[in-house]
Amino acid sequence: MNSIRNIVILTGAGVSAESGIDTFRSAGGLWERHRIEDVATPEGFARDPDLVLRFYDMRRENIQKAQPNAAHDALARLDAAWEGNLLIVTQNVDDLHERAGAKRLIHMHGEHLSAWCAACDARTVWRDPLAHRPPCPACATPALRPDVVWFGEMPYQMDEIDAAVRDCDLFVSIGTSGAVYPAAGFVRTARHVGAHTLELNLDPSQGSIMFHECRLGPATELVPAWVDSLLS
Ligand code: BV8
Repeated sequence: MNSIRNIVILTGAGVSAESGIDTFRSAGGLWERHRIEDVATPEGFARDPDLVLRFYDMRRENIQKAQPNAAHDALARLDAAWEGNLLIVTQNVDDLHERAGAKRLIHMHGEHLSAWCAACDARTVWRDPLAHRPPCPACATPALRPDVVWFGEMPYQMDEIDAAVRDCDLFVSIGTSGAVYPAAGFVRTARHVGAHTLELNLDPSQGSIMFHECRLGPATELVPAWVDSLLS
């Protein structure tokens, strides 16, 4: 493994599961109580904004009660120690990677602590509910929505992500079901450029066959062990 210089790490809801944050597609997960198209699409928001705003208000509140776990801590430790290029691309909207100390990080599906004004396009750090339609701090219009990427919307910073994946020699996917694109397709690009690909997940994912190596288990066990092996 000493030929590894540039690392891209993709994380999903599974990396935050042991912090008590529901994943999307496991039993009892977030989508079980809601249809995706009702709460994570622009059409669903237009049809019933109160439902969607309440859905995200509940998640924003839960996320602020959660703490980073040993997997977030290990990834932050790797980020601080790794001299080559390293990028954590998270599909998660929680801020547990940042709170653990990660710096080289992209939230490709947006962030729960950010509100986006549909009237003036301003983005504001936001910790409170949105369902009561507070005025936008920049333009005073009551048009704030969660700053998250819904289905049919373009994920953030795709150019930077694509460049990093094309430049990596190690691609690691942690805690994601491989159900959502374009994130689920990054492993294909990484293989195409000759990177080694590793999946750390509780269960096999929809993309497991694309990885050179898959390790099954909880992130709080697999991730610290993998980081220790890489830094030793
Ligand atoms: C786009 C909002 C293009 C934020 C989310 C047909 C084929 C291919 C693609 C498509 C298609 N039809 C439509 C599409 C595109 C669509 C898509 O992929 N649909 C899927 C359903 C087929 N994608 C999009 O629309 C994307 N945009 O393509 O734009 C475009 C082009 C031009 C112009 C405009 C647009 C946008 C995708 C983003 C959608 N937003 N959420 C929020 O609410 O949080 S998706 C949602 O799922 C979350 O963002 C989440 O990040 C994402 C993925 O879920 P996971 O993180 O993987 O979580 P999941 O529960 O599924 O799995 C958890 C995993 O963890 C499991 O594997 C489990 O085993 C593991 N685990 C559990 N516990 C642990 C653990 N692992 C380790 N330790 C543990 N303890």
